[in-house]
This record gives sequence, C-alpha cells and structure tokens, in this order.
Amino acid sequence: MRLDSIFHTCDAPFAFAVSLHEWKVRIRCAKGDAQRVSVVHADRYADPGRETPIRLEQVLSTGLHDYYEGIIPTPTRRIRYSFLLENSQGERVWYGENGASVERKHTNVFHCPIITPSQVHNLPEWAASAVVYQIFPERFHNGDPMNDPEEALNWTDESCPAWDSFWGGDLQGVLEKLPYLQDLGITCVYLTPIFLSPTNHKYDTVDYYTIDPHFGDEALFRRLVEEAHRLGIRVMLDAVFNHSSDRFFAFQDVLKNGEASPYKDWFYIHEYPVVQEPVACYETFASNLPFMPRLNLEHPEVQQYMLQVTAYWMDQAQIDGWRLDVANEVPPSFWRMFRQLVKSKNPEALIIGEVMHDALPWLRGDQFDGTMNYPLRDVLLEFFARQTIGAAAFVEQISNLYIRGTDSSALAMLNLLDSHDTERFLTSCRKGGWGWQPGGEAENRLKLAVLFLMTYPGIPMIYYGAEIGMEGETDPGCRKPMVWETAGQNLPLRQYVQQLTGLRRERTELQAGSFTVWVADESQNQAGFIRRSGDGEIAVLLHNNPCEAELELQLPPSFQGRRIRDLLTGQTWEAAASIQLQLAPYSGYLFVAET
Ligand code: ARE
Ligand code: CA
Repeated sequence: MRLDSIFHTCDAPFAFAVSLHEWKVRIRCAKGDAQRVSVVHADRYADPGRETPIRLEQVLSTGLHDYYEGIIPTPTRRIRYSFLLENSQGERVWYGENGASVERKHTNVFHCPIITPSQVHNLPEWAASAVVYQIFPERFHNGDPMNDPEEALNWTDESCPAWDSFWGGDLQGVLEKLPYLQDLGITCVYLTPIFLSPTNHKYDTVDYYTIDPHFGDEALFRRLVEEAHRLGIRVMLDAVFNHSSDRFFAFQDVLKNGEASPYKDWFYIHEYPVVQEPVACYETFASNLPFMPRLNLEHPEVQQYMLQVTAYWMDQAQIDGWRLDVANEVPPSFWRMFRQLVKSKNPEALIIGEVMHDALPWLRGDQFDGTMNYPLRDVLLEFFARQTIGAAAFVEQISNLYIRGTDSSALAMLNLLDSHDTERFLTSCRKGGWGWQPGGEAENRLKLAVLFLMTYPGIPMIYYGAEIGMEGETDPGCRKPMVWETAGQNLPLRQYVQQLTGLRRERTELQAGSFTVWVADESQNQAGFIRRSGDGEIAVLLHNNPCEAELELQLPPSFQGRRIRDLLTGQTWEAAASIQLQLAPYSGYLFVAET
C-alpha cells in the first residue's frame, strides 16, 4: 500500500462535528489502493480493547486519490480513533496521528477532545433549498421615475454601461417585480449595496443608516422586505465594512482635523496631513482608490459601529442575511463577533462571505455559512463555456471543490455562473469553444451549466437577467439595465430556468443530498453524479457535447432493474442494468428510479 498517500488530520475538512454527538471523518489514500477502510474508535477514557470498528464508504475519487468517509457516533462527545486500511492481498495498515504502521500501536490515535456547541456549524433551515437571485438595484427596474438621478439615461437606451452611468433603477422597482421573481422560483434576493452613496454601485458608503434616496427610503425598504416575506422570498443585504466612502463622516473628520481627529485610528493613515492626490496617504480598497478608505476593523470603536449598523437593519427591516464584501480582507476577529450578533438576532439568518479563493478558514462554523463560489465558477467556465477541459478533469475538480469544505459549508456555498463583477456566462459561452458561437450553441451550453448549478450541492444563484439571456462583458458591461419587453427576452430559456428552480425546490435530494460521482466519460464528454438523501436518489447526467450520441448507459447499482424516469422530460425506461439513450447535443438528464 502507498503509505505516502494516506492522509487524515483531526481538522476540517478531514474531521468535523456534524452534530454534538457525531464526528465525521474522511481519509485519503492512493487511488485503487485500499479495498476496505475502517475507523476504530472509543471514548477517550475507555480502556484499550474497547474500540468499535466502523466501515467507511468510498465517496469520491480523483486522479490520484480515493476518499473514504463515515460518521463516528459519540454519546460522550470525546473520541479517540485510528484507521485500518486493508487491500486485496490482505495487507493491513494502521494509521494515527503519528503516521502509518503495520503493527497497531494504541498510542497512535487521533483525538477529538470534546465536541462543544460552537464547533457545530448549524445552517439556517432554508439555506439548502434556497434559490438566490442577485440584483444590482440601479439596473433592475425603475419603479419610481421621480427619484431618478438627474443624469439618468433612458432605460431602453442600447448604450453599454460606463463606470458612471445611471439608469434610475430603485427599490420600488424591486418591489414591483417580486411577483416576477416568485414566478421564476426565487426564494431569496441578494441586493448589492443600497445605502447612501454617490456611485451607481454604492460600494462606497457615505451613511450606513440611510437608504440612498435614488433607491427610496427606509419605509419603502421595510415594505419591500415585508412583501417579499409574504411571497416566500427572503432578502439579503451587502455588508460593505472593509472600506467606506471618503464622504463617510469619520473620514471627513480625519480630512478636516488630521492627527487631532478622534477618528484617526478608524482608518490606516500613513502620514499627516492627509492627502488624497495624486496618491492617497492611507490604505484604500484595492490599490489607490482614494474615495474608498479602508476601515480599521481591529479598532473596538469601528467594530462597535459596524455591529450596531448590522443590528439596526436586522431589527428595523427583518432582513434574512448578509453578503460580506471583500470578506477576506476584514479581520476574522470581527467576523466572529459579527456572526454571534447576527445569529443571536436571528438564528435563521444566512451569512455569505465574498472570498474568491479557497475559503476553508472562514467556513469552520465560527464566521460564515458559505462563500460566493468563484472557484466553482472558474471550473464551469472551462468545462461548459470555453470547453477547455474534458469530463475527467471536470469531475475531478468538482469533487475536489466538494471535499474542500465541511458538509454544512458545502450546502451553503453560493454557487454562481456570473455576477456583477464578471463577464456574463452566456457571453463567455459565445466566445468559448470553437470561435464565435451563433445563438443555439452558446445558449445550449449555458443551459447545461444552469442544470449543473441547480443540481450540485450548494445554493444556486442567478444573476439578474441571466434567465432571459442577457449578455455583457465584465464590469461595467455586465450591469446593463434589465430587459423587460418580452420581445427582447429569451422566453424558452426563462422557462427552462423556471423548470429547474422548481425541481430544486421540490426535490430534497438536490438540496441536502450527498454527492458522489457516477460518470466521467472523456470520449463522450459526459459527466454524471448522484445526489442521495433519505428521500431518494437523483442521478444527473450531463452530455457536454455538440454532437448527438446514441449509447447504452450503465445505471448506478441502486437504479438497476427498476423503472427509470427523467425528471426533465418525463421520459421513462423499463430498466435492466442499463438503458438505451439518444442524446441531443448538450443535453442533460435527471434520473430517478420509480419502482
Ligand atoms: C470599477 C472597475 C475598476 C476600476 C474602478 C475605478 O471595475 O476596474 O478601477 O471602478 O473606480 C466596486 C464596484 C466596482 C468598482 C470598485 C472600485 O462594484 O465597479 O470597480 O468598487 O471602485 C477583488 C476583491 C473583491 C472585489 C473585486 C472587484 O477581492 O472583493 O476585486 N469585489 C467586491 C464587490 C465589487 C466592489 C468591491 C468589492 C469594492 O463585489 O463589486 O467593487 O467594494 C481575482 C482576485 C480577486 C479580485 C478579482 C477581481 O479573482 O483574486 O481578489 O477581487 O480578481 O479583480
Ligand atoms: Ca427611479
């Protein structure tokens, strides 16, 4: 057995509490190396010899490794455990925190000293079944022309957004379109910032307690949340605490009073007098954006200020969660306080951080529930839009992303194809693959990606307008005004998205089910996986191929000999071990076994 490939550590994502009395363990070993893997466990204070073995299940496989996992039940909440790996030749290897050995050593074990409540990452109950819709309020719908900025353009003006364009979208607009969102199957709306700010995106907050007057006022916002709740839609706001606007009162005071300002430590000022041009003498968001001074969230006064802002909007407007801007540059110590406050106000509030890379440090249950899943988006761009990786690499990468986190965080990742910061996915599909793609081909690839998004673990997010085929380059091109005339909307695409959000909301397998790989066929470019929950199983097959295909599909063992139905088309097969399939280009299936 390849001893150098065996790996476990008593820490996420290899070990974590699923509840106060359940400890999940994962172990990795060389691909195909082990035939049987077990964990042998006991209470930490039990005498040697009192251990119980549990056979672990092989859940995922990547190019080099197999992953096994299982749950150790623990009435006492304190566990010692080691692993036993066996291969087909009868070779046996024991593995504990000091490594692998052929002989069992009772001191070579892993320790979970005690599971405490704070180690258990509880998600809001609604999270796993949520379908989120991201709205950039300036561009969604203009419900009140009276509050438009002076320079607002005509809504249907074809011109591409510039960094300083305004169109007059507002909260009244969002309120009026809630029935549209309900009809689309949306259960949660995430609004990019809405507080007072001079820019169209409002990521430079002037006053955290005032709704921007071009968007409406506090009473209107409260009405919007109430009405959304009445329609079964939750509302999340954007928490932009990493930086403020230079017009924020505290920074204005620093500009005026320099070193004498009581707010000087609220920011990272390098020297006095404070200058903004040509280079800011203080830290800003990104590099040298003088209008976005970075806030010092290590400072107790700033912490208290932002915690009060957080409490205010949760109390006043009953919002359902927060998306945290530039979350990875704000100190984790602040986010821990933030989480405690948010969950004490509303245990069902969802916290999603904006971290564009591996986010495990923030996802241990003490900071965020999930993060915006840009790493997944990168894989989806390559497989579906650009067609630069094949099914084998795709399956490997989505498996790796899945086991990068804990079970809770996997279900709360905000999975997206695009956002207000990226090129729209349909535009990427059109550019990718085999040169500029005409209508159907690019759209078919987008549809297959949507099918994936609605069936993979995590919360699917739709960026406004994606459902009707809107296109655009990266910021600011991706922020065009929403197209509302039906003549300009891709209605069949919208219907397809609606069908999938429906399935996502109906089928608990797709919400909280486990994830295992089923197909990775490089020659046909087909990927498949199974979502399994207490209610049943759904086998998802994605034929990411511009050509039709005919094939005999081998079913997963639990589907064999049963009546198979595709949830998308309703087509059925009386099955043996396999079924005959005629696959259209870029088609997908959601198989269930009915009898
Ligand atoms: C815009 C243009 C810029 C231009 C600037 C000038 O996009 O090119 O220089 O205007 O004023 C907000 C606005 C943006 C605006 C920006 C600055 O929405 O339109 O930029 O403010 O004024 C990194 C951060 C990540 C951040 C992205 C944009 O890590 O947190 O950059 N995302 C959030 C929001 C944005 C918002 C801000 C932060 C600021 O979602 O909308 O911008 O509040 C790699 C790196 C990432 C990097 C990413 C994109 O993936 O790994 O770290 O993200 O590229 O650059
Ligand atoms: Ca308006």
